[in-house]
Amino acid sequence: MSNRHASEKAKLWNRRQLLQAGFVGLGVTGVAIALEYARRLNFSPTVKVPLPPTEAAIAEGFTPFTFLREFDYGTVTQENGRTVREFRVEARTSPIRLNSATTFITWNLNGRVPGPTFRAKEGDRIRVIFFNKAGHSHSLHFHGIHEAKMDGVKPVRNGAVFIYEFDAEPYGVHLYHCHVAPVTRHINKGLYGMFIVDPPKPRPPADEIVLIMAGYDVNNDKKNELYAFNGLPDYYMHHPIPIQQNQLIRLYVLNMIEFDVAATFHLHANLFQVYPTGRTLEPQEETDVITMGTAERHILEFSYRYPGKYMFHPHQDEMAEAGCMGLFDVVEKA
Ligand SMILES: [Cu+2]
Repeated sequence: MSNRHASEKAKLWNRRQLLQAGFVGLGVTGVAIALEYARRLNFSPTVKVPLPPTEAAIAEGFTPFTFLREFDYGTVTQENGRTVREFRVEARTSPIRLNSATTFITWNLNGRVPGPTFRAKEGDRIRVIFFNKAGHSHSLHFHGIHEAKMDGVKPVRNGAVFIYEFDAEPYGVHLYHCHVAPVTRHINKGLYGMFIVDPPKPRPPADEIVLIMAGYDVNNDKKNELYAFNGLPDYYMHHPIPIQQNQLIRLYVLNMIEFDVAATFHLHANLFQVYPTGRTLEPQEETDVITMGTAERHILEFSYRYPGKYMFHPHQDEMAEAGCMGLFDVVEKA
């Protein structure tokens, strides 16, 4: 969603809706924070999204918290009777602090790892204006169906601009990443993100959350020393993700881990419904652990019956213990 659309939507929120959405018992400051949170995110007033645990979680700038439920719908125009979504992104080189001992130079989009979650409806026209200001050649290769010239395998030199244009198809959970060799390194350093194409008839309302697993090879030995959900190791262990009890949660999960052949995703004390690659409208499997090779992704749906904190992580436990681990904090229904 463009900022313009986000702010238009936020104006529609009032105190009653915030209360319905689970922002109960907030003072004036709390309501202001909640409004700001609602402004930044695109969630339906019928879905209860608990407040993040600290004001820091909605501080200015990008954190894995803002990333969770933030969808970029682009700037929308109509051209020849069809919807065009235009996204402007910039490849940059910048450091991020992975933990108290490790600062890592990332190659990224718009200064963030992962890049924005682009979102469209099946059949929309997508236009991605890619500015490369990173100091190296990069590209954006989208998964999905498109012409060869839009496949993003050709490097875009530093200082150059390339416009990728294609139709959003088919519906499902897709991804994009840099395809300049060595691709392992360009992905490992942070140039990737999710691309969601919604089906023509929307999925039922849910608290929709993006989780992208990735690794960091911090010493160039072609092995990962650290792992993360949404960019920062262990972030959701220190900042559990609040979700509402007995509410449908829809996870968009992507494995972007390079150097390891596969990773699983395991959810504690629950089972989830699996929509492989988001390509079905009906679940195809029910389980509590699913295996994904690099670039595999799925929609997983579940709800929690009991309040409390529950872990999620790959069941390759050394990945989990090196940062790819988080908690859902299931908040009791008010
Ligand atoms: Cu690259």
